[in-house]
Amino acid sequence: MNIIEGKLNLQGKEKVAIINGRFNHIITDRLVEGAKDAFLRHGGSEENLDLILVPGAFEIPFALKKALETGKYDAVCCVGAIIRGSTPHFDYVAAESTKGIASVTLEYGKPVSNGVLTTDTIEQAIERAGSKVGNKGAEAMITIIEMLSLYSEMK
Ligand code: INI
Repeated sequence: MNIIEGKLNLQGKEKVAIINGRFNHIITDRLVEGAKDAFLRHGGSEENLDLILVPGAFEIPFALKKALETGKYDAVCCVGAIIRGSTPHFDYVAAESTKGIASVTLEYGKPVSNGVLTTDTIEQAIERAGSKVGNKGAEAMITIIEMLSLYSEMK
């Protein structure tokens, strides 16, 4: 059996964008840091990493589409933090962000990861932004690194 699986190292040439929804920026700034750190530790270079900022998670799919349309990026890592209770919009924002990221990803066929937290409380978000439960921004970056490698294995 031939197993086709991505590796966790970059060639150093890959151009990647992080798209960050600034809403709840105390959390999302940490997710960006985690994503950037993972990119550099896995062989990416700082000049090949762009950070695109949008107001909130709802806007991420629009910026993602625009970013992929430019053809500049090999992969995009999306991060944000949607916290229940901040506003009754939680369910709408979470649903649109998730659906939008998935549908743009299918349209462009490039690796995209969804590192947008959806939590009930700010404590759960803090736990996932560089404390008890790790850093979901770093995990999202590692996901696109693996998918970039997988796609090149599948050529
Ligand atoms: N955006 C978030 O990223 N997280 C949230 O928790 C959030 N809440 O709860 O409202 C949120 N709302 C803003 C939304 O993403 C849009 O920026 C806004 O609706 C304007 O389109």
